[in-house]
Amino acid sequence: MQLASTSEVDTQTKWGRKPRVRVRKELRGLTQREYRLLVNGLSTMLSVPTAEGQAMYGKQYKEYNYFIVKHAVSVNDPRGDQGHAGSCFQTFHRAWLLEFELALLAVVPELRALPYWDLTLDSSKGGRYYNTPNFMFSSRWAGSLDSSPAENFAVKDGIFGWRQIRRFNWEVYDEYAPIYNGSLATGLLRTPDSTLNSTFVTRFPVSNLFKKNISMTMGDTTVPIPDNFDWSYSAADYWKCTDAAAYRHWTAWSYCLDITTVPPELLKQYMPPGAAMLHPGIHWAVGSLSDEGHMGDMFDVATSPNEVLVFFSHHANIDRNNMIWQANLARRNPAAASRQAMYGYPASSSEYPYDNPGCYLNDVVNANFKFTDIFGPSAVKPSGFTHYDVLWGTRPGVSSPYTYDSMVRM
Ligand SMILES: [Cu+2]
Repeated sequence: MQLASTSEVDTQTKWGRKPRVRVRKELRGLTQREYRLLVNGLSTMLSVPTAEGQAMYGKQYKEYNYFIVKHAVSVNDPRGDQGHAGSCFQTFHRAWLLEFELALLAVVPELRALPYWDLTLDSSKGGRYYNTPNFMFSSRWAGSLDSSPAENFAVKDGIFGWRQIRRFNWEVYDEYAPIYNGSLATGLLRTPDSTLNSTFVTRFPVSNLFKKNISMTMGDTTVPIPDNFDWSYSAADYWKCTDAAAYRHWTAWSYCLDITTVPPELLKQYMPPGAAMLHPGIHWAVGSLSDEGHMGDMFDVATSPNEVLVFFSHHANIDRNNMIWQANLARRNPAAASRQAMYGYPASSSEYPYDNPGCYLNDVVNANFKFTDIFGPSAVKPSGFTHYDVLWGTRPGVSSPYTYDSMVRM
């Protein structure tokens, strides 16, 4: 396994006047005190509206629903998805996580960084936390995966058991309403055509995935969800995607993480059996589908952040993979991280014809709901950060305001 360079640590000590970067830790590596800070911070974001919260905690504070609406706007953008197709998948989520991290730390600065979730530790095949009190799907963390029909498959345990999904708030988010304004049937923060009327966060049985023979059809190619589908992929699968010798440009890394980012024309070439489920697998498994075809909340791409603990921590783990890959790529070939190369992120449709407009290097990330303050109050960009800006400002070991414990420990 290739871990990122130790020079991150060196950089921090050499540049003594620079503020220390935030080190994102695995959820179960949090101390008792940090665990309480995390729960308090998230609970505050779930209950204190942005205006009140900013008065108490400063401008970086944003309420939780802000992040759900922002995510849903990216999915429903009229130009095509601005965060889940092609190259912009990871730049969008990196920006979203940075904004989310700053909002959380505005409430609980002593937490120091957003945690991530290494789900290989929860694998039924030898994962350290499988069926222990620290198992992700236990009452200490995200609550049980097994919901019951008697309670409409509501999530009823874990830190956010019995959490209710809010309605789209027209007073606060009316400027985004032409793109996204909640479920048309219920007004709840679910995808526009959702008719699921339970107000609680919902998880349908994982076994339904196989009953329903789900497949994704992309162009003339169908990708079935494999029968032996296991949400807790192995560590080897995870580390495979960080290999910069095998994955030499930005989009190749995305293909390794998520088969749904592969353009249909290229799918046959990039579909190793049973692979490329690292990102979508946990969305499918945790949310799953009802017998009637309703999506559980983690399955609903637009509003999957409704799964409070699972969503951000899973995406931070994907971001960790990306950052380690970036560090490996830059070490193999320092020019890959230069302004010109930018890890091979496509700059134009002539270079890479498959991205949605808005997803190329110099486009503003999610321009219909911009990111303006993800690098803190001293670097606000009212016109919105571009994909380039996100990459330039988060070069591992160089400019990134955060790193991961697994990148600095060795
Ligand atoms: Cu997403």
